[in-house]
Amino acid sequence: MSSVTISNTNKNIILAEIFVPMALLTLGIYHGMLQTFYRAGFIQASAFGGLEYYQGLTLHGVINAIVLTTFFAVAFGNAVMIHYLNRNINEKMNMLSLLLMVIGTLLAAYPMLTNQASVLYTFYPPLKAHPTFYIGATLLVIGSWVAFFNWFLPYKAWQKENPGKKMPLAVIGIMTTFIIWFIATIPVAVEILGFLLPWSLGLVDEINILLTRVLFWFFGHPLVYFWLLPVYVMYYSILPSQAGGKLYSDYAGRAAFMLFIILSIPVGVHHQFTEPGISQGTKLLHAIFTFGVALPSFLTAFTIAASLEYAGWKKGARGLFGWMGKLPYFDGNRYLFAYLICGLIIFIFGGIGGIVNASYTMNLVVHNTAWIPGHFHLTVAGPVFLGILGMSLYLVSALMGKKVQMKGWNVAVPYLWTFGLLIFSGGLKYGGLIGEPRRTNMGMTYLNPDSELFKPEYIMSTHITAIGGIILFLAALVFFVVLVKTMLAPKEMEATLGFPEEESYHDEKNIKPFERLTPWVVVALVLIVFAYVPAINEAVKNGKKGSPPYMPDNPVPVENTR
Ligand code: HAS
Repeated sequence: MSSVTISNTNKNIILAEIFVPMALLTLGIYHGMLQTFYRAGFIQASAFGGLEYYQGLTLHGVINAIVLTTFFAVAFGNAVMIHYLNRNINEKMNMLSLLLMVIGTLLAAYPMLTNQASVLYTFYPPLKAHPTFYIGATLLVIGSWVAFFNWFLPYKAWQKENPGKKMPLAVIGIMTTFIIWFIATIPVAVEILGFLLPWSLGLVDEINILLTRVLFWFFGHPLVYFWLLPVYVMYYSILPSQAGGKLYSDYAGRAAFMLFIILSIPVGVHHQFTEPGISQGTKLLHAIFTFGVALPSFLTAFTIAASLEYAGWKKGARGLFGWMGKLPYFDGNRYLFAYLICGLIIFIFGGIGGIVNASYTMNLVVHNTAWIPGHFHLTVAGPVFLGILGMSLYLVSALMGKKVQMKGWNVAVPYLWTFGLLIFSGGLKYGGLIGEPRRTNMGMTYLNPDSELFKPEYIMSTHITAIGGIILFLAALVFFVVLVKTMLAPKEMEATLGFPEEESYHDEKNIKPFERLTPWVVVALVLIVFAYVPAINEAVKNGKKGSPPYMPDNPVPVENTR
């Protein structure tokens, strides 16, 4: 392991970027379990902590899917840049980025906690939030942009000092993540500043619902790759050596990241296959690109499997699948392996579900049913969340100079989580296939035998989901005990930043297509224009103005919400 001397300020900023969302995560996880209890009819909304159903769901979604992921991407990005570019980054910019993100989070927390922003994790009219929610979310995003801009100078300086050398793959991965994020946050900024904020402030009465939704998904799908790609960086840069081998193909890793730049954005309409007002042609175009964006994940599956196979062979494995038995699944000293491999195994199921969703006719069966949360928990709560947990613990231990405590329990966390998640998502997917609604109205009418929405099978599907939810909660609890015990442990080693070193089969020479990121960004912009000009044009033409704002837990008369 090589290491760089990280400045104290940068070290403390990275730690703060981990501690803030981890503290909030306790609330996010707790409300996740409560959601499963509400859905199974075990408790009524507001029974725990006095929160309403959609209010709890919003807290769960915003904390876990927006706050945790954004803070973590910035923290991990900072760590990757400092380590792999072997230089510290500007501390003032780094501090500004942290402050903006913290202030943004606090501003958004106020309306959520006071039940004035029950909009799930989205910006999706007619759901309307208090203006501070939108202002807070905007500041959080701007804080993450500042972090991204802060990496340009060290990136350029490294290129200048290392002419002709390949930029480390992890750096390419992080730059890719934030290029996608930067482009994708522009349409949502237009949505918030141009439509939602004036609407929420009462400056305008009506907005074009279809147009704002198109703008939201313009952001909403690349958002999922903003969550995923930092974990792909770990798969390519850390997992193979944790397994005892090396990366099978560095070029395949570069190709995967570059393909994400061009294909992860022009796909958002696949969330709107059932939306009237968007033509079949536009939907088909976005469906084709969606199949395209699965390619870099298939590439990753084969490259990482080959890397793990190599590690197994090195340890004397024989036969086609012998390597699988030789991997360090329960090695407490290489616990990152356990967190990452569990995420990969979960993602096999999450990815297959994504392909089902992308297929227009099958989407009609599963859209707006419980299948969809089943799908996205196998992605964002699988590889993404486990990567975040494992790497957060790793960074806390390294940057505080503390050894990870309760090694055996720690290595059990990802397996317990995987077990819980497969049950949880299994229940949701089964429920979805028999028609269980994705979102529930007040009082869970679909569980009421007197309601025409009721099906006896929903009792089983929601109970399976709740059992999964309890196991997930327990796994998270064990993780928090490990994290806190590690933080409180005496300092036993030098507090420094370092990642396990990675080698690949290939030499240091780069190949032309991967030398620069700019041409890929240009292709991405062309495809975005190609995919979004028709979508936006149709939304402007066909979108009906005038849907009244709606607050699901607080459906007060429309006049009073304006
Ligand atoms: Fe998705 C809905 C399509 C990936 C998240 N998705 C959602 C929503 C979320 C989400 C949050 O086309 C709901 C949004 C909402 O609120 O309404 N999704 C896809 C497709 C992919 C995909 C095609 N989604 C993700 C990822 C997410 C995520 C990643 C979060 C991080 N999704 C959809 C569609 C919808 C949708 C529609 C709308 C549905 C509707 O109607 O509402 C692809 O990117 C998936 C490609 C993945 C693979 C898997 C590769 C497997 C790997 C593991 C290999 C394992 C190894 C281990 C090597 C092809 C890399 C081997 C070792 C051993 C020891 C065994």
